[in-house]
Amino acid sequence: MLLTDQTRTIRAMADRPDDGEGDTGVATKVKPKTAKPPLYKVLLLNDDYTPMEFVVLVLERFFGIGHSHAVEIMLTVHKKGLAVVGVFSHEIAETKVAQVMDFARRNQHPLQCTMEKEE
Ligand code: TYC
Repeated sequence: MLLTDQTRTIRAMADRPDDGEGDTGVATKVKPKTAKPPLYKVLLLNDDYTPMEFVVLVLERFFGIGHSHAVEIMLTVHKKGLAVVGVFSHEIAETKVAQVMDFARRNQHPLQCTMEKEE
């Protein structure tokens, strides 16, 4: 379990002995509650059958990537086996993966798209 600074402060205050004055002070230490949400890489995987133009279309349509950059990314996947095509919140990453997988399936291409938590 990952504790935030705020949770640690609250727990520390709860552990203090009662000084008889009641908990009437202002909790000045309760500020840093900044645990940023995790980010997720969305990856496109190579295969031998999906047409290159289809992959370029996917990158343009679902990731808002311009044509030239989309061609570069597609060729990186083709040569290296995979590439990160974007980094998003969990919900957005899930939506992108679902959109790509659905579009590929509807067009009968074996294109695979996955997500992976970023370190
Ligand atoms: N390797 C595919 C071909 O030669 C092209 C391709 C690129 C497929 C990227 C998938 O994610 C991919 N037609």
